Amino acid sequence: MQLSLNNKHVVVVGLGLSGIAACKLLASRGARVVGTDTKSRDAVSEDVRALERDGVRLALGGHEDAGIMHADLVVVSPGVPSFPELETAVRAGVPIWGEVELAVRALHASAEAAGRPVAQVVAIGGTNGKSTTTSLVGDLLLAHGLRVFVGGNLGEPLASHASEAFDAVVLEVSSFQMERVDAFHPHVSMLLNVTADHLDRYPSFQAYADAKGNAFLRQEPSDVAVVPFADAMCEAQARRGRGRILTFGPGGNFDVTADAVVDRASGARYDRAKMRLQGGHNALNVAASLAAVESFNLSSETIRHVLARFEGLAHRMVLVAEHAGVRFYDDSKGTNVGASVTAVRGVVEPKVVLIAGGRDKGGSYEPLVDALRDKGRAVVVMGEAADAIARAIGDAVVVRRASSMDEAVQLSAALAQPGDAVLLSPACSSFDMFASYKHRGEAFVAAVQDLRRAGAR
Ligand code: UMA
Repeated sequence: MQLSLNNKHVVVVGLGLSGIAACKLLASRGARVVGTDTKSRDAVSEDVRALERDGVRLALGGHEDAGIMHADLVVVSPGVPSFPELETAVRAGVPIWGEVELAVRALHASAEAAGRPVAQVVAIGGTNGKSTTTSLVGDLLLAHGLRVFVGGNLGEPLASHASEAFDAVVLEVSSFQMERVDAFHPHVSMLLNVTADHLDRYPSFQAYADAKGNAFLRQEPSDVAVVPFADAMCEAQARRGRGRILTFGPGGNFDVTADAVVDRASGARYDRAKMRLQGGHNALNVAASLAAVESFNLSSETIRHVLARFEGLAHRMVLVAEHAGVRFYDDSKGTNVGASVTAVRGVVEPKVVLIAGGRDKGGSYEPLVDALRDKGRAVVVMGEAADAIARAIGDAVVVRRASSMDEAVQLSAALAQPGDAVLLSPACSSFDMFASYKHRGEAFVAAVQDLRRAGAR
């Protein structure tokens, strides 16, 4: 992989986590860097203004003054959709990379310069389950004794660590990050599932699936492509590359039965009862993770040890509290309809009061309405998508509106009956009312705690 940045004029578009990391990496490798953001100088974070100390020129309040057309390279942050000047630059032959492409190239260049082997990259994509799976794969490889980086869409950009020595790099990859890859060549690439999401960014569902599938393009027969068993759409994406296909889920190479996850090739069985992660969707995540680490030859003892203690992620179906016979679950990370459907169907309680809404992503809420017909006690809607969700639900279940998280939790508690669950699983992104899904989840936890305190008085 070629990477020659010295004295190159590189424009970084979008100065969030990825853009800041990319600017610092580029500056450290001798590039002349311009960082640009639509936010004004007053609105960007102190971390952005501090880039000037690394020699980065800032072009803020829009991208017009960044010199995109004259750049040797443009690095685009994942949250930045394409815009006319970028399209003109593409047509003029300016290379446009995402942060992942830059970071992986830099990782290779560092390893080659230091004369050490290049880290094996494991890329984990899919609409849902990818954060849990990425963390579990990371834990498995760590327990195997490897030096592992775990990050990407999960939160920590690889660009911040591209000069470090790793044996394996486990990256959660989003469709946004895979839009602009070129030499990106994961040793293991996994597509967990594809259901509707981000249709506000893509012209069609197929375009969204194709962006995710770009992670397979450079794979060779010595690489591994992991997809669900009998999932024609994911398999078609995997076949865009030449990797050896491994399947997971009922009937797959890494089979899921009622009580175990089974490696069919070796015969090793992992009892579901002995895993910390519970639920059908998590059994699939475990099977997928075992497929992802197959080529690393972990012992079954190591795998059992990790599965017995790995407890999953914050804001992903976490039981927050029980109050007046009602259990409150935080699934703030349920940011699309498929995730919320899985959450509603997955709670053990027979009936659910769902808190949903936020920034709409352009998909249909129908699958959620189907799940609510079976398990819904009521729905409390909030945020920009409140009307759209209420319209989709019609009179299928009781719908109420809330204008804050506190109000949503209080209404839900009043609607729930003893033995029910109250579930925050918004099916939308958080950015209309909160800084992130984490912030939204924290607001929910705080509101539930207030409710309990008020109830105790
Ligand atoms: N901006 C512009 N021009 C534009 C649009 C935005 O300058 O046209 C600027 C914004 O003003 C802002 C910056 O771009 O200052 C934000 O960039 P970004 O949205 O790419 O955000 P980052 O902070 O770099 O975070 C990104 C991922 N965000 C998105 O893909 C939206 C994070 O995933 C990821 O953790 C991080 O990189 C590190 O890799 C979050 C996410 O929501 C969790 N991902 C989506 C998802 O999981 O569904 C894909």
